[in-house]
Amino acid sequence: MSIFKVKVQVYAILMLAIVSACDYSNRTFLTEAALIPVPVSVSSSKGFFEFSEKTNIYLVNADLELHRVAEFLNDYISPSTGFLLSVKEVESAEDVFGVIFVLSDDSDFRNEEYELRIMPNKVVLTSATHEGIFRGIQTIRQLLPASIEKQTVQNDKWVIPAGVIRDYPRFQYRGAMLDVSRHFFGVEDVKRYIDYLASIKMNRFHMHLTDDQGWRIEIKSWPKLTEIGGQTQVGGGRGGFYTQDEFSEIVRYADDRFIVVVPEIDMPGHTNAALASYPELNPDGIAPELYTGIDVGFSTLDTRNELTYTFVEDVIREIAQLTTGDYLHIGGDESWVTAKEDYIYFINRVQDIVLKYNKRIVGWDEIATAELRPGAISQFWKHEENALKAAQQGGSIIVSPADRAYLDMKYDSTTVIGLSWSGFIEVDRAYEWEPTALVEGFPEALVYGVEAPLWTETIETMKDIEYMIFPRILGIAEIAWSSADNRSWDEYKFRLAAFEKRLSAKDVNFYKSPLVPRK
Ligand code: TNX
Repeated sequence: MSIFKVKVQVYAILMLAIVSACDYSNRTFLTEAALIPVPVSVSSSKGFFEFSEKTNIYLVNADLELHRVAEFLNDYISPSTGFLLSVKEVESAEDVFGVIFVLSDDSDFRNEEYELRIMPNKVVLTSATHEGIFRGIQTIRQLLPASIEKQTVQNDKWVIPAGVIRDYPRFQYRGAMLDVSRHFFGVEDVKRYIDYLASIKMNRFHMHLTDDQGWRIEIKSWPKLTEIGGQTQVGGGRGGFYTQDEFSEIVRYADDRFIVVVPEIDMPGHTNAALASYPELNPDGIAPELYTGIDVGFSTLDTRNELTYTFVEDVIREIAQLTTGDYLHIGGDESWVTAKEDYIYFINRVQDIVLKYNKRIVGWDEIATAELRPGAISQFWKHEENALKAAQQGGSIIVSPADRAYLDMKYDSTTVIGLSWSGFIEVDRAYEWEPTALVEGFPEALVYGVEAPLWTETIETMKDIEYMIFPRILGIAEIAWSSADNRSWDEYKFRLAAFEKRLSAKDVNFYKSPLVPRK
């Protein structure tokens, strides 16, 4: 045998060893678990914990809220295991065996931090907050076999490997956006989207509620916004809108999962639906037709008409009352037909209205061309100079780079739906970037969080949504949660391959990237 052949063989054996070490489907150690986002620290010990129909959930320092959170574990595992675990209150984790949730008063825990200790006879999940327990439950769910995601009873062994996980998020704002204006998505679809965010430890859900093609939220003081402005969507379909009760139901559903809804009313551009509903809001007093195309940048509110500010204040007041979170997103992007000085005048006045209703201002990066008010957050999507303008004013940023984090961009030239104005975004490109290194000279401390927007000009169904967000959103969730030195594509891609089995078990549509090493 030539020396070359020996070398090739040794190399082949080595490769096989590496590949099988990364095969998460037969994992036996906690350190090999394919968790997304990857936790801060994981250590393995010997053995497994096995769930059975006799397993109890014990609560230490229980309150009503902890009972409510505990039921999520049942919700997640009952359909596939057929088990309904009983929930009981106990004094301490010491003398009981089963799954134990401990609400701790240990001040060493950061917000959302949890510790998960898995032993053969018990699993102890500890956090100082209900939110931390909820995040930890997502980890337990991902440690179970992929078949846990099936919606019918499976004959499987429900084991999780022993060891300890200590985990907490890097950024406090970890989110995704859904554009419900270009195509409307009903309450059930939105809840499903929220479930997806919760499963990967995201905590913000940005709803793009208004745009040229549709006004999607009932405003009692301006009813024609939805009566007229909600009638259609891109392509001329039926459109739709949320009544205030339906919107409140969405907010509650998100709150229950420790996800804050960030409502966006996009202005002064992207307002054709409002302008079509009320002629008096138009600079020329004439209402345009409803719009069903996908162009941007052609509409504007009349920024020098006092009625505009009556309108904006009414809308902001009603939205502020409907949301439980701190934020109110005022859009502000692509106002190409608003004169620059009018734009600045408008954004300044609207910021003051948002502050009057005690909400924190969020807007697309263009708002930094105005005078940012205290606490304002600009959402960096494209213009580096605007990110720097925000920083100069002491404003923080949420990063949503269009060439990395836009979930509506095609994966490659063959992707059937999606746009491509900021390039193709393959799964590795959506993963391999660092939020604090996007804009040269931008102070790291002013990066408040990470968000992946899904614009829906070309996206019509829940299956379309799933195809565009999965698997890229998993990488974004990891960038937002995990520490930068815990991340590498060469290791992540194997976890992704394992995670795909969860998506399949759940019947979720996703893009099968050629870069993912599945077998
Ligand atoms: C730009 S990103 C927009 C949206 C479009 C999107 C399509 C931003 C702030 N504005 O109006 O839907 O591109 O990718």
